[in-house]
Amino acid sequence: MNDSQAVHVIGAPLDLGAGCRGCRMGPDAIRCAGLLTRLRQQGRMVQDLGDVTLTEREKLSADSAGGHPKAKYIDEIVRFNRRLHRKTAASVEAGAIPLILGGDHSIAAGTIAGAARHKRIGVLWFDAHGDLNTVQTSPSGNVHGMPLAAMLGYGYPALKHIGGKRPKVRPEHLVLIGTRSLDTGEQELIQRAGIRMYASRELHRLGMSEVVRQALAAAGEGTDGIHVSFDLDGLDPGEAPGVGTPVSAGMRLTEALEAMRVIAASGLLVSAEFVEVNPALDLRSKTAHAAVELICSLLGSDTMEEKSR
Ligand code: 4U7
Ligand code: MN
Ligand code: MN
Ligand code: MN
Repeated sequence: MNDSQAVHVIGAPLDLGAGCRGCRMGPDAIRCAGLLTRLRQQGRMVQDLGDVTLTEREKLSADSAGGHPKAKYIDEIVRFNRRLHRKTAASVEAGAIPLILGGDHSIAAGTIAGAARHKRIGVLWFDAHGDLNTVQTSPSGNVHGMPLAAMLGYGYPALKHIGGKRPKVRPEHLVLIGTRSLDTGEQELIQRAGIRMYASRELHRLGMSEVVRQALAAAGEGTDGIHVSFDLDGLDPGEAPGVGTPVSAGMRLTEALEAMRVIAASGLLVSAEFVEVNPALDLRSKTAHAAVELICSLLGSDTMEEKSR
């Protein structure tokens, strides 16, 4: 990423992957919290490409929604993500930085496949959860708990094969940050694949800047750059109440802002997404505003300059 690169905002208003409804309104909530104005004030060229089209839940027949009992709405989620993957890839090809606004986290199956179409990418995954379930291990059947497994090459075939059959990320190029809620199957996959993880204990021991420096070293080594996937439930629910699956004792907003600044200064960013903002659960747009702050720290071009001065 450099200062002259434009940011392409892509709305991904999907909530079929979440257990509760409402995060399909996330993209507009983040826009309404002032995203475009703020980024432009910070000297960044920004273009809003609008939203990827979603077929409304009510219009999906039980059939077309996908009948898999352990992966709810999987067919429509795959269709949506194919469109999102094309849009994300086109934006990277155009030399821009795609900034995808979720939507539930199942959109990562489209964004990461899109970013990985012409580049080898590493992934920094900020989230209370691992999202490493498969149809076999998921306790809920909610697809937003599965996208990262799919990107590593595990799970529901149509989901993991968006944008081609090869895995989109190698486990050594993936780092989990802020993790504090993992299911048994996810823990097993982390062990088996040797995935690097910084849970709260490591965050407090090392400090966020050091964690992100280590994470960038691992995810950046032998790749063309980094995709940042930021689930707002990675933050403490006190600072990000508008999420469907809150988990106590999360990252502080100030810590997460520091993480964004270190990533910005590295120049390694290829693409980013901010997901799981649910305006129906939010308090006075607190979570949407937190997302805007994080995005500005990651992408505002004047903060980058300050960093490198
Ligand atoms: B999110 C969960 F069981 N692991 O699979 C599951 F705890 O995108 C939660 O990180 C998944 O918000 C949370 O349903 C998905 C559950
Ligand atoms: Mn998530
Ligand atoms: Mn989460
Ligand atoms: Mn490598």
